[in-house]
Amino acid sequence: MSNGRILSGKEVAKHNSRESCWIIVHGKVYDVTDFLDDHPGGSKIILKYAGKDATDEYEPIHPPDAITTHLSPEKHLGAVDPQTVQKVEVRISEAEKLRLDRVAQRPPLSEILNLHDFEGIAKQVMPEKAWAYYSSAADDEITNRENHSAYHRVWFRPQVMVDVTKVDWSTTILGQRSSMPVYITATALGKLGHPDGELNLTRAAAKCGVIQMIPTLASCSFDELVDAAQPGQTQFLQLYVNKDREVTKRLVQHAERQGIKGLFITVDAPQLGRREKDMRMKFEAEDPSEVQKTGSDGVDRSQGAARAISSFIDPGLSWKDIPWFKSITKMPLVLKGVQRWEDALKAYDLGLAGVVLSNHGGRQLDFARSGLEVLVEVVEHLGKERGLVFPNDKFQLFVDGGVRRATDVIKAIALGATAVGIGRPFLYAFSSYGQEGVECALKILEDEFEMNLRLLGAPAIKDISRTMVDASNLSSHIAPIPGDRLYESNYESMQVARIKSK
Ligand code: 173
Repeated sequence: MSNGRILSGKEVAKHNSRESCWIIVHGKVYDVTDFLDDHPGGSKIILKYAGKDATDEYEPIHPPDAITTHLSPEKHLGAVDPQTVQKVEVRISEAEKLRLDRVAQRPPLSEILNLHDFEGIAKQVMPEKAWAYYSSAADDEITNRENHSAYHRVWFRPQVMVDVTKVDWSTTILGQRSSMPVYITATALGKLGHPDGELNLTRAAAKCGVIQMIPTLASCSFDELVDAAQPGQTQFLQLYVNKDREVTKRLVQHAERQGIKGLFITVDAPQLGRREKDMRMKFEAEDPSEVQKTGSDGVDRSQGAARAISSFIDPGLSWKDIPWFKSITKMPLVLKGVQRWEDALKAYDLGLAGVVLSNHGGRQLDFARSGLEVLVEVVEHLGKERGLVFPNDKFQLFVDGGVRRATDVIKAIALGATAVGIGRPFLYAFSSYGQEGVECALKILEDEFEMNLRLLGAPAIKDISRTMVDASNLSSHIAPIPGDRLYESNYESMQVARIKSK
């Protein structure tokens, strides 16, 4: 809402205190004095930029329209003359120089062979804070690791002598075409990893024919991500339910009008989990005595940006809200974060379109079971109680967490899932290589599907059957027997892609 006024950087710089605090974001000047104590991220971070250009700090954490929608029009003071703005001096640390060197030395994408490789590179090239935020998980990160390990307790029973000259791994998800039984699941704060944030995912998804689930807390605005989609491209929306239901209603109905084809309501995050890698990074990056603990609204700000910006999420969300959701939208409704069969059954009985068996990438309740393990009990109980057979078009089961290979996806399909969500690996792919990285990750999965479907004797996704896997050990959480150290000392570990030192 520009009033046509042009301010000089010098004028803005005078308002550099708690008493009068102006900041510049995207070339516009805002008076945030009265907003300081209401900022979900605390006043301290704003005051650091009082009288200055805060765009770089603002960008990854806020959708572009956050400031314009939250600040009343009279606080929008006008544009700033860019020539007159004194740049905030950023000293490049030695560690940052080394990181930039590593960025320059990334191996070409042709040397990236699997999804683990992206993680290996991302760890080396991402800013430490961003890596800590993306990779961290709850408490001891047991569930985070279990999500991946669970796939190792399922083994194949391949079928031979089947004509697999042609194989086809395309499928449909909530009635929408997808080039593979994989969708890009929602992850927040994409601009921490790459300046284009989630747009990398939208564009790669368009090229590769997969579905993107847009997160409520994307760094890009919802409209930006929808506008970037190609005609006919399918997008879903992940929803954090606001304490103010009117806000949620507006968002949902806007999404439906914009052509979103499925609403995934997150139900496993009434409060954000404790992610210690992320917390520790914050304490290392700042003087711990200065980390602001709580604001006037009682929001705990010691646990990073995520905690702060999630304070709008309603912990009061309950089954009673489902009829209301059904009254405000015709989009298929899916609960994301279901962790036991009893809740999957309730979702079915309430007429929802499906559930995502997920523990939020191990970022919420530690010692929650893997989605894959929950899938087996859901299929068994909904079969017994309601006579359902899976995969089922009327009530679809999805799984996410820990997926790194097409074999992982195929195991989930064999056990009854319609499709599988992948989150972090795509974040790592665009953080290291932008949009091309995501396209490469999807191409790798395609290649893996082709080969593994042939080797399994399943020419199409519908041919993947329950008899093709042995999951008898999946729910036994046994501790591993002591390793065979002599044998292991001879075994040479496989390596993820590395940056060659000069
Ligand atoms: O897992 C997350 O980090 C997440 O879902 C989230 C929630 C709120 C704000 C930022 C991220």
